[in-house]
Amino acid sequence: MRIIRFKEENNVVLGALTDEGSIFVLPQKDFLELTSLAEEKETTALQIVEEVIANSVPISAKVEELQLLVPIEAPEVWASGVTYLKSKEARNYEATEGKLDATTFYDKVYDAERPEIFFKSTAARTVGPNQDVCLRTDSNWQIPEPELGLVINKDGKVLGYIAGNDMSSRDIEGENPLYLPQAKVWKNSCSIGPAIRLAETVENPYEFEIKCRIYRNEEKVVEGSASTGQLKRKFDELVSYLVKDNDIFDGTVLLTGTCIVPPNEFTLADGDRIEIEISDIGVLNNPVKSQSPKTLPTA
Ligand code: DO4
Ligand code: MG
Repeated sequence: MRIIRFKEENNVVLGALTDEGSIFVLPQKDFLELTSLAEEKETTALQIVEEVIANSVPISAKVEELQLLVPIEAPEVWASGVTYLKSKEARNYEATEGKLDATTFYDKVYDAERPEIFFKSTAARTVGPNQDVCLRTDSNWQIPEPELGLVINKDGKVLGYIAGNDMSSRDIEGENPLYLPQAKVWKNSCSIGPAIRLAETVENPYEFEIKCRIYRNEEKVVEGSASTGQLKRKFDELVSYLVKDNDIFDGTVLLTGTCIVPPNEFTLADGDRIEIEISDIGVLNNPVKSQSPKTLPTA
């Protein structure tokens, strides 16, 4: 069972999307109202949704026909880094200009007890399905990072799973690790969606299949796939470090790292289209847009 948000005329509607593709309108205004109600009633979000389904009829539209919105306006998005071998290798390549024999801090963080957790995005910088992700004007090497996201509450409980894109600038990141915030955070540099898979409907979260496709002029130019089974770390381990001595908000999203890296010679361009597909969650589609450099006010 998945939870979606969509626009209908001028209203924002919360919906339940069944595995068969039927959509039922939910009375709650958002995902957090649904999960809070479940907690209050000492039941699960799934049971509340199933009760609605038993007493209503699905809407006639299919999910492809809806104007999908970001399924949750996550107050903060955090991200984990170097949680897959592939990411460690890609980071080493950037940091050593291809001289892969050097040992780097990425080797160390991959093996360390403490994972890399960084601040990725706020609600205002995060886009949803079909919205533009932006390119930086000062980078010549930019890629999407397709990642499984955990939707968590303020106590670190996993409420659901979502697809995410941790847009990254490889040249800025490779130049100096202290530039990480600039390599990761800018306008529309994070995308999440298209739906939240309820945690209680996932038997094994280490069996999600992640796929990424990048299209240029509607021709597929990059394709990759991975599985959360390849993760070096466990989700509860990542969450435990995020909440350690840190108050987080209900509906925080924690991205869990990338295992799909486009070929080293590839960089995103204006007009490209990124598809990130995660099994049992759906396809997160985002066009890529360049920005115009800002003119700073003169003193
Ligand atoms: O260490 C830099 C960030 C790596 C990252 O974002 C990832 O592995 O997904
Ligand atoms: Mg990442």
